[in-house]
Amino acid sequence: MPIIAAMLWDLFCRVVDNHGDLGVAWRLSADLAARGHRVRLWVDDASALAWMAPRGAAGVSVHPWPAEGAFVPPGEVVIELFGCELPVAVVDALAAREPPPVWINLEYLSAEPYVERCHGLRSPQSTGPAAGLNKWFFYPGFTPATGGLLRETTLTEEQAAFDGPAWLAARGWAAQPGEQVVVLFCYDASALPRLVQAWAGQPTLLLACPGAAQRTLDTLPDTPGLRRIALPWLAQPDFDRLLWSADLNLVRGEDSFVRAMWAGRPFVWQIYPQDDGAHAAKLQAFGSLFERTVAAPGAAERLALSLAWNGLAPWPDGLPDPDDWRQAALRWRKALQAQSDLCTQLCGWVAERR
Ligand code: TRH
Repeated sequence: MPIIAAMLWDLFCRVVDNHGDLGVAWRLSADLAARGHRVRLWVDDASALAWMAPRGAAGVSVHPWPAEGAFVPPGEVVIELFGCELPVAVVDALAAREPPPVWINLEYLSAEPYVERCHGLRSPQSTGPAAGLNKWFFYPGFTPATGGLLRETTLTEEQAAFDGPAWLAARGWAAQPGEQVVVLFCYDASALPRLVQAWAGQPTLLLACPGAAQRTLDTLPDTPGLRRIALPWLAQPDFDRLLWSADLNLVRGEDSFVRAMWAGRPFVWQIYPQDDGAHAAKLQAFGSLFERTVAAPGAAERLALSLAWNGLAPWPDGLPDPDDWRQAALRWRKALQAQSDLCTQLCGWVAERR
């Protein structure tokens, strides 16, 4: 990675729904700041930061979405997250800066083939105040030809020193001997009764995150062998630790999905459902890439469960073998760890374009 001087980064985020937009924006901000940069995060609804990042992060300041009118001079890098349109005042200020900032659109995560084709493409601006400037597309992803995944430099070390059972016990969420620990964070848990049925004979501690997971659990009758705990919203670092402590993580969206990969434990992804059904191809693309990469036994069972959990296929006859699944999760994490992380790539990429 080229060594780059500390810079001022302006990140812009609009919360569409749920928490992934802000979750990614915050992680990126905190990761950049931990590497010595200064970050201003401009967001239209920062309320979730109260639980997601209650202690903030040194080097990151949070600001309301800029009102029309004059905008302060931007820093060396401007990032619009997930194609959020920049206010006119910001574009004016960006065009007035000399030299202009490196202007990046950070896109959504996908394993589909278009990501490798589109990562790093330039979008020359031909109209308006930014005419003549370039905007660059930066795509996160799972292969070396993409922008990679957010992974803090201290993550692996912190995980190695982490004691999951002690961490759970300190919070009053300890598993009993022989219980599997399952974390549930989802949009729709209508398939949960089938999963609970499939666990018959396997004592389970289900740790349910706020939202749909807890609402569905409230409607489930008591089941022998199943203990449930409704969790509060956790700060992001604690949420990560929760995933590290589990035997199985049922996660969703974008950011918790990636954190489940770093946990190195079996996971099932609930993809953000789109009205036009485009999520089905996105789910399949990820499943195929994962299985091609790990080449571990049990692929058919894992793929069948993934489709069923997302309501895209009937419920399968059996669950994946836990040992095969654990092996697959570890191989996947190892393959990802061998690639450059998103922040490292982003910094190097910016340095080349300045
Ligand atoms: O909330 P999400 O469903 O977000 C989604 C996705 O980003 C999706 O791609 C996007 O299109 C849609 O929003 C608009 O799931 P995600 O991505 O996992 O984000 C949740 C964030 O909340 C993540 O940063 C982890 C964090 N979190 C905590 O910090 N503490 C918690 O207790 C929990 C449950 C989550």
